[in-house]
Amino acid sequence: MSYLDLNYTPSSGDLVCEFYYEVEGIPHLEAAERIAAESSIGTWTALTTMKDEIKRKLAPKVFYHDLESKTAKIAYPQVLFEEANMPQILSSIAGNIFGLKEVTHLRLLDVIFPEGIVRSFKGPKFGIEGIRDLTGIKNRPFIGTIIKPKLGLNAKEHAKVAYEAWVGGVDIVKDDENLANMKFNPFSKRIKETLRMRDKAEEETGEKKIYMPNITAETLEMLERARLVKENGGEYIMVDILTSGWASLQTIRNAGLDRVIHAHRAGHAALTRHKRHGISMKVIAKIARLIGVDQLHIGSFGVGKMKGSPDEDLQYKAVLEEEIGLRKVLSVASGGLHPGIVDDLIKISGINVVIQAGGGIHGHDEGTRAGATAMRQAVSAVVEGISLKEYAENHRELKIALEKWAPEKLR
Ligand code: CAP
Ligand code: MG
Repeated sequence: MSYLDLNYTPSSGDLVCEFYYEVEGIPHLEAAERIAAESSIGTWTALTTMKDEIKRKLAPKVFYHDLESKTAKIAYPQVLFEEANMPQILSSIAGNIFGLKEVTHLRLLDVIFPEGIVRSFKGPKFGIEGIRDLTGIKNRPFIGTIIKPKLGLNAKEHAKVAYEAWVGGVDIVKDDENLANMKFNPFSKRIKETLRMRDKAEEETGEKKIYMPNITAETLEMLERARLVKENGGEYIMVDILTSGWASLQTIRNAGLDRVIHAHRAGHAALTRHKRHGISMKVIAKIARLIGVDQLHIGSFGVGKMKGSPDEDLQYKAVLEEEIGLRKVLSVASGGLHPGIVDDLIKISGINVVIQAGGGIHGHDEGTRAGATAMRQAVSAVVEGISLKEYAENHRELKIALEKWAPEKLR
């Protein structure tokens, strides 16, 4: 049975996948058909149970193949997929096919979801606009910090560091990705203490301040933690979406919690980093948006500590903001950021971004509060169109930060 139809033009009802793949022992084009079969209705041999009607209605089509770039595109009829069931969709298009013997490398480069599938998911509840309304921050990037050290502070110390960061000038404070309900820092105590300090910081600064507690855990436990956040007046929850899994993210989004969801992508590189294998970050960004995160880590546009490049990260940002009938997701840049790169970063990202710095704030020579102030000063400088060097002449905290992390910017 053949899945090949190079004359086929996908319809608006098809789900289209683009794959990169390498093969061993069989022709490249034949492997595309095996991928199409295994990800839909087929298996390794002809079946006595297969009916013509099944083939006619459900067989996907390999409609594009290019030996030079080692890519193929496959169009799947939408009926192969259960609406609003991301695990089922991925068990098809990103499932068994990764283990096929003859396919030595396989990468899911892109997926175009048909409107019927897109509409079956909730998408972001708040998105960029909702977050701008909630915070009242309209014309500049958001400034965030991650409490550091990642693990080790107790609940009271955590809340105190958060307070220092808020009054110093950041908008958002978040837990780190591996901070959960720890013996030395229980979740419930941390939430209460930190949200209390948030209220104090709001009162003192007259600004809206955000706390993003990491609720990552087993799904039912996550729901409990999200409810606790809500009861204590927190508007945000943070989830490590890849280690928790897509099904639990759907549960959190569908639970009617009415909280802004911040998505950390810890572990994504196991899937995304190897350019000849895995699943691209572009696909992960699309999935996260469909399910309904409001903010997503997409990398630091090549200026930070994590692997990435301006072009790649802009591609992910475009996916989060393209018109598909769902709210737009706010991009989060994080990893090795500090005041000395804020100008380069905003030049690439524009203002619809959260600039998040852990080390680049708590590593300031004068401590967290001064670090937060330096970051805010750097953002103000860029928004006002003044160079960091010039701004640092009258802004001590920024000057100290630049001397430490970007002395070349003062020359
Ligand atoms: C940043 C961070 C983030 C990573 C994640 C960290 O801290 O908190 O988790 O940036 O990477 O622990 O490394 P620093 P990505 O500011 O101290 O580097 O956003 O690319 O998923
Ligand atoms: Mg982190």
